[in-house]
Order: sequence, then structure tokens, then C-alpha cells
Amino acid sequence: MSKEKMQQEAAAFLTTYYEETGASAENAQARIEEATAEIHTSGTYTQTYEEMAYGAKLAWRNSNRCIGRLFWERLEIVDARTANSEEEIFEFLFNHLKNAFNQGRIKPYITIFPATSAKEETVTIWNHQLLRYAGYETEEGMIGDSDSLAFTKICERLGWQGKRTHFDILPLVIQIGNQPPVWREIPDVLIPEIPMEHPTYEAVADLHLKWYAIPVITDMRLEIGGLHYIAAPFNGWYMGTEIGARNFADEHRYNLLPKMAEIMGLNTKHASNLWQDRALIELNEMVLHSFKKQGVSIVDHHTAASQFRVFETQEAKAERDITGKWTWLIPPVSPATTHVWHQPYNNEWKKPNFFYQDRGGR
Ligand code: HEM
Ligand code: NRG
Repeated sequence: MSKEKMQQEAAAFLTTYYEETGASAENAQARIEEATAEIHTSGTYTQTYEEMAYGAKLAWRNSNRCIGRLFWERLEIVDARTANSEEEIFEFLFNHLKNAFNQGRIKPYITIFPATSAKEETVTIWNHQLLRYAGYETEEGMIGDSDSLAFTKICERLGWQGKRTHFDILPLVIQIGNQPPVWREIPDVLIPEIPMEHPTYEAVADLHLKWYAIPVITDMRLEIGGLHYIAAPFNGWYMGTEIGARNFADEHRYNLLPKMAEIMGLNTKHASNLWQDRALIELNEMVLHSFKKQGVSIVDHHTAASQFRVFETQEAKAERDITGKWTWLIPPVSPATTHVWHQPYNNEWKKPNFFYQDRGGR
């Protein structure tokens, strides 16, 4: 990024930061001048903890695909910009899992590693999520999560070996600068998992299904005021449909609709008796029921949509335009029962925000 571009981005962000957090206009101006001077001499600048933390909250508030944004002000931010050894990085990631899980009362949480421009020795995390199941293509068919096929192969090439169950938690793979990547298994105590049970179809338990408790996205780039934090894992809690209607139900993922239909005794010969829809509802009930039984945070799609409506009202009151991506905001189950279905959303992208980044074939 050119110095001019970074200076502009920094000034725009710092202006918002000072406006929204209520500092005086002179302070804003002085801070912008200070950052400008730093960019001029060093090509980059350092954000204060408060600036970076507020920037991360704004990035969540601006995440157009996220229905969970009502709670954007509650994000907890850990400053990991000092991390420069493998040991420290793993420590930060393990602590993230422990503190964000918080014994089941999941906290929206983000751990922010150094920005790219800050040092040559940038931290990269190769995983898609901190917790994720491996996937293997075998002669007998797919084992585990097909979404992880490519990354599982990479882990194996690095010397990791999974047990080849449907639920092998992948190791963490990190890299400092251009050094070779290193991997480490996540200690079992840091892997909360929810065994799947159904309140009425007891035979579901015999499928021995489970899912991990927290989705911690590790492959997105957090951009704040011209700085690129390429390693900034974040999490909230799951919306039930992510697991029940997609991870478990998609044909190319765990493909469980036929099994659920069998347990329910449905005739699966004709699509027109809606067996898929019935099985889908039961899978989703199973997920919500099981998380609740273990006392782990989760939200159903109706409640999440109502919360999102409150967010929309709140943003309107603050005289901010709300942006969103309709195709992602509508839940994959009964979308037209939520208000989200019935209105358009403006998919303009504001910054700060989270972006996809080239994973270099990872
Ligand atoms: C996407 C819910 C917290 C940032 C999503 C999606 C859901 C969701 C359902 C769509 C996922 C998909 O279809 O694969 C929630 C809930 C939260 C929460 C219930 C509970 C607090 C957060 C937090 C952040 C965040 C804490 C960041 C600080 C995002 C982003 C996406 C997203 C960037 C898009 C991901 C992508 O493009 O793959 N969220 N979210 N969310 N959320 Fe949230
Ligand atoms: N659908 C993905 C997770 C995507 C992010 N979802 C969240 N994010 N709830 C899956 O693993 O099923 N969050 O930060 O809470």
C-alpha cells in the first residue's frame, strides 16, 4: 500500500474513531497528524490498543454476511501484536479457545496478531477455523468433513496423522515470515464438543454424531485504518442452522438427511412427500437441543433474526446506514418466516471489515 493510501485510510478511520467514541476534534486532529508523520518516516503506524479494539468492533458491525451483529459492542479483544515466537503464538491461540468458550457461556472474542506492515516476521495461520474436522477421500468413500480435504492433505504432508474417524480435530498450523510452517495438536481439554441427541428420536444417539462448540474463523484478514491484520481469529457462537442445515445436511458435507429420514421411518422414494424437509427440521432440533442440554451458547434462526432486527433499529437510531448481503443473511431453514427475507439490503462494503484473503493454495 502506498504511503498516501495508508495515510488516507488512517485519517478516515481515526476520524470515525474519535467521532464515535466522543473525543474532542482537536485530539482527533493531533492524532491524525501524529499517525501521518509516523507513516511518512516508517511506511506504517501503530494503533493504540483502544483504536485497534474499536476498529475490530467496527469490522464486525460492518460484516454484511453476519446476522449476529447486534452484539458488536460486546466483542472482547486480545492484543497479540507482541507475539513473535511459535510458542507464544500457540499460547495465544490456546488461550483464545479457553477464554472464548468460557465454560459454555461463549464470549464474542478476537485475538489480533501483528499487522503485515509492522514487521517482516508476520504471523500466518493456515487453518480455516481453530477447531475443524479433517476430511479424507478413501476407497470406501468420504471420511469426515469434505470441506477440509485440501487442508487435511497439507497437514499429512507436514507429518500429522489423524485417526481417520469422522471427527478428527485438525492440528493448528502456523508460520512466522518465510520460515517453514509448524503444527501442534490442540490439547483435548480445549476441544469442547457436543454429542448429538434428539428429544424424541432416541436412535439418533446411535449415529454418534457430534460437533465442536465454537466457530473460530482464522483465515480472514481484519483491515482497520489501512493496517492489515492477516491473523486475527474471531468467534461468536453458532446459529443452529449452520450445523443442522449445512454442515450435517449438505450432500457434499455429512449428508445426513437420508439417515435422519430412515430413523424417522419416512418414505424417501418421492421428493414430493417432503421427507427432506421433515428430516431437516429434526436435524436442526437435534442441534439446538444438544447444545442446550450441554449448557453451551447457541441461537436458533428465529431468535437470531429478531436480534438482527433490533440491530437494524439501533443503527437507524444512530443515523447509520445498515449494510448487508441478503443471500447470506437469510437463514437456510424457513427463511421467509424471518423479516430478513422480506426486505432488500444494501451490500456496500464499509471499512473496517473482515476480508477473504488468498490462502496460497492452503
Ligand atoms: C458470518 C452468526 C459473531 C463476523 C456469520 C454467519 C452467521 C453468523 C450465521 C453466516 C455463516 C455461514 O453461512 O457460513 C453469528 C452469530 C454470532 C456471530 C450467531 C454470535 C455472536 C460474529 C463475530 C464476528 C463475526 C464475533 C467478528 C468479530 C462474521 C463474518 C462473517 C460472519 C466476517 C462472514 C464469514 C464468511 O464470509 O465466511 N455470522 N456471528 N460474527 N460473521 Fe458472524
Ligand atoms: N458456517 C461456519 C461458521 C461461519 C461463521 N459463523 C459464526 N461466526 N457463527 C460453520 O462452521 O458452520 N461467529 O463468529 O460466530
